[in-house]
Amino acid sequence: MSPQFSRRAFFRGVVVLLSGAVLAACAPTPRGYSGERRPLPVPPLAEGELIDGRRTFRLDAGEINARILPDEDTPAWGFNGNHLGPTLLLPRGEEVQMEVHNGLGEMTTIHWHGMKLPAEMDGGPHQPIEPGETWTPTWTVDQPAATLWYHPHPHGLTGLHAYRGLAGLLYITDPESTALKIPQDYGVDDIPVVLMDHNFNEDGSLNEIEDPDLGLRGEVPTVNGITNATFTASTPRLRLRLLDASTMRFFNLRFSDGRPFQVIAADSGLLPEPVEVENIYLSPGERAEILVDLDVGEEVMLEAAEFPENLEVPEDEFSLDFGLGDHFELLQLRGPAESSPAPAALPATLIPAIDLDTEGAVEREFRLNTFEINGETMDMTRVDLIIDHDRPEIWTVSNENSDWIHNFHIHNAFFHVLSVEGTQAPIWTQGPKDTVALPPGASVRLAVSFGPYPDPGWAYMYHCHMLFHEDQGMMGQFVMLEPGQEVDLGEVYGHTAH
Ligand SMILES: [Cu+2]
Repeated sequence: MSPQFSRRAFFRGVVVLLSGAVLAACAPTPRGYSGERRPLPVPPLAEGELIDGRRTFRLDAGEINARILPDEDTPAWGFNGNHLGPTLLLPRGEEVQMEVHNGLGEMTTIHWHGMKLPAEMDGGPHQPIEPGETWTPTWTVDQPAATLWYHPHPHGLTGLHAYRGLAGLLYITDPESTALKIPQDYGVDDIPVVLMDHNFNEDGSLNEIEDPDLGLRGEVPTVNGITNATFTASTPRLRLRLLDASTMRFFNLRFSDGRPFQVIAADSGLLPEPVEVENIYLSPGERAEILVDLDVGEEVMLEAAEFPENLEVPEDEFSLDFGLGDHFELLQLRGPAESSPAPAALPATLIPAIDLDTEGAVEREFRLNTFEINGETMDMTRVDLIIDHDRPEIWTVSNENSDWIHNFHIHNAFFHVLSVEGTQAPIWTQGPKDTVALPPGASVRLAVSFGPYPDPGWAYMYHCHMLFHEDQGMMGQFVMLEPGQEVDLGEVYGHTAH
């Protein structure tokens, strides 16, 4: 039986929320949100340089002074001299090479989140870049257009390194997506929106004290690395590429007037057709592309609203406060100054629906519980599972906690959410995705497609992308093999041969 998405109504759930204005009135204004709004910074778009047939990108990780707050410098990390990195444009079918230089005082790694690529190039915990070293992974981009991102992944330190600002976007383009009548003028009508959160010390420096339960969850949201941002459109329709790059925060995103908007893409690429909603949820690592229309001269706020029912996390003295009841203004949008022709009608179909053939597929179960997956925490020398074929699998991932939220990310893969049980929370799309949120008690059935890169010598990760959970060991490893091959990790896992 091929999986059909018969639960359309379920996936399309729309939540009616209380008026944001009323709720915002009782919340304290986060630091950096009073006073004049600043124009939204747009990271530079990097198209790379063709060297020996490879589209080559240079990323210099280093310490920088960021203007996250309006009036103080914040010592932070970034790429090429900026807080957050450039947006890298990767055309499908091309061979790319990254030259990642570590100009920091400590080891880190850079992972290409959402990319199907050989495990040796993945940038997970087994590809450390020591201070002063340059790591040069190379691969051929072979997946549909999507908004992916790059971020650090050193074992046990991912949350801290991401919090300091080592992140950027990767746009995969292909002829099919480029031909669509949707906004695609970078920084003009196609806008990156990188959501993070921080805590600050009095002097403007980052507060890096980890909460023993919530890690580096911040109380000050930022968009593209600043507080209190505004963007003035020059066109009547904007495409926002939303990324939850925070370490631990879930966002319930909506507009202040409750206007509907169109979701056109999930983590791993375009949806078959636009889906109209009034709010969407993002958990750390997830992306969504949305289209929103603006009238001449109007102002509307992209905001993070309270999660209905606290996303089913009990609101009692025994339960952690995951920040699901927080309400923030994130990004003010202003309509164009002058009227212009109405935007083209939205395409009814964006891409042909992908139907993964899961007949007879290998099925696996992943039970998430506190910091463990299937009763274990991460061991860098242990291979948790082997995939020795190139067909899709069905993974069932369950959150066994009744009072904790988690999510689940798989490297070198994308998936469709076949079904959701154990929660009333709406999941707004079945995919394609690479990260899925799991409210308490939720269980998802995923049809997972892996990149075809068997290699007995290197492992890929799957993990909770709430980075404090990941850093506490909520992660496992899989190796992809040809049939009959055996895992041969050699010295690699001692980090002496790479
Ligand atoms: Cu978790």
